[in-house]
Amino acid sequence: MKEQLAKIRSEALAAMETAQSAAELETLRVQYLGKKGELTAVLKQMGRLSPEERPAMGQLANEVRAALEAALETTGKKLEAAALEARMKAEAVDVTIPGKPHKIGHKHPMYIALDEIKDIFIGMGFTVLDGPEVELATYNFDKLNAEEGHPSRDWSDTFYFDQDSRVMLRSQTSPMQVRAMETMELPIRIIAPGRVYRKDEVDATHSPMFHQVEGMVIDKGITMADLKGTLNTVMEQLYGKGTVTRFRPHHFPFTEPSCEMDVQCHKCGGKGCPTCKGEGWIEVLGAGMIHPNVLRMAGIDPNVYSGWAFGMGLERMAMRSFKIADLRLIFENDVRFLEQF
Ligand code: 2NM
Repeated sequence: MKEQLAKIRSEALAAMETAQSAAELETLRVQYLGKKGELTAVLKQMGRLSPEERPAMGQLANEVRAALEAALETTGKKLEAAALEARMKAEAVDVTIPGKPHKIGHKHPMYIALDEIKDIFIGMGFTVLDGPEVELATYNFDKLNAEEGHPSRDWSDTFYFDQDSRVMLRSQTSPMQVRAMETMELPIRIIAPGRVYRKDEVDATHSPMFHQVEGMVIDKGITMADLKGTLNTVMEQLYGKGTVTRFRPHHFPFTEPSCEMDVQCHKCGGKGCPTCKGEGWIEVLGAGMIHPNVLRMAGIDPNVYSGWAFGMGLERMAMRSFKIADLRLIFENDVRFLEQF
């Protein structure tokens, strides 16, 4: 039995010390120390020894077990350390490899123009409003003083959803201004940018969907001088100090008096050139003093309050700023076009 134990000891230790993996080590543990292992088998024969022989043999067996367990632990730790080393080598990051540049997008030119306009008005204390594109004709027409029979209400101009012409795609963003007049506390200073829809054929200057920026101010004692002063300031911010403007009389159902605003051509200084089509002036927006009927229908007393409003086409602004010749380019979203801005 003594020789048996010595043989197990030397064989097992040799095998354990040269084990190459944790799995191999585990196999050896089972082979020698497991329930059916070689050392266990020897221990089971201890019962056959005489009481005198037993203590010394028991001690020897325990020593062998301790030696095998120690060898298992030492080799186990060695293998673990080697595995970690190998993994760190394999997963090492080479921080000197150059980065891969990512292509990122940017704002659409029309939204560059819109954000510039918004910033100017926000800087003057205006609030930006958003509202529904599907509107009631009441808000798009009736409350804006465009009565039944007004040409803009015609089916050939407006996208209606129903036979009675009550629900429609808004043809201007002014319905939002009406909603603001009905709900906001006075005084009001707002702009209302957004999509609008009209039954126009697509060409270089028309689209059935386009964007407007409308705005208005309502307070006690507001006059045409406020309209001109504010809009002149906006144009100087957009086109530079000293920008020359002019106001021409016009007609809109929702304002009285109404006007259109031109800026003098920045290219030729008013002499006439291709940019201004020989006119010397470029039309930028429509505006006017809000009609007393519009104020009254929104529940505002026109004898106490007055206001001015304006509306401009955003695509046309962007086309001017970025010298875009064809409106369709703005909506096609061809990256070869968009990348230029
Ligand atoms: C324009 C021109 C002139 C306008 C008027 C209103 C409201 F709601 F206050 F009556 N909103 N927008 C207006 C006035 C719009 O677009 C060319």
